[in-house]
Amino acid sequence: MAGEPQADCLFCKIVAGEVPATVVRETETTVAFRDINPQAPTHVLVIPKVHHPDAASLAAAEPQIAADILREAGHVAADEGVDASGYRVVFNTGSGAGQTVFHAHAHVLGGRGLNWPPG
Ligand code: DGP
Repeated sequence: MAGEPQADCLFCKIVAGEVPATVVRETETTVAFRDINPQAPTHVLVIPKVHHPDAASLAAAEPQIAADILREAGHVAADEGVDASGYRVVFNTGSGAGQTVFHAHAHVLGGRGLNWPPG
């Protein structure tokens, strides 16, 4: 059922505490933790506790939680001190765009110059 934890989902396991992660923020609906393979001095993932395979699916099913993700991304940037210099929030969607974990997540990247367009 949409939103239910998936036994084979890495990020559902992080939500459940079955896989360790460096959690920097948590709310009733979201968890933010450091990416295991950081691409910038600040690289934090913000995920919903509920399981949806990508950001669009999350927004369609539970728009309030999609809004929570965006709010938390901003809080992470402020907590990390990258809000003034600029930061990026990325939702890779689909394997062709680099998505490797099919549980919706925002990447919050900052602390270095970020080129545009991205690669
Ligand atoms: P994406 O490629 O957009 O699906 O992003 C998935 C990210 O998840 C990628 O940047 C690496 C990160 N990641 C993968 N496995 C783990 C893990 O076990 N722990 C943590 N903290 N991050 C992980």
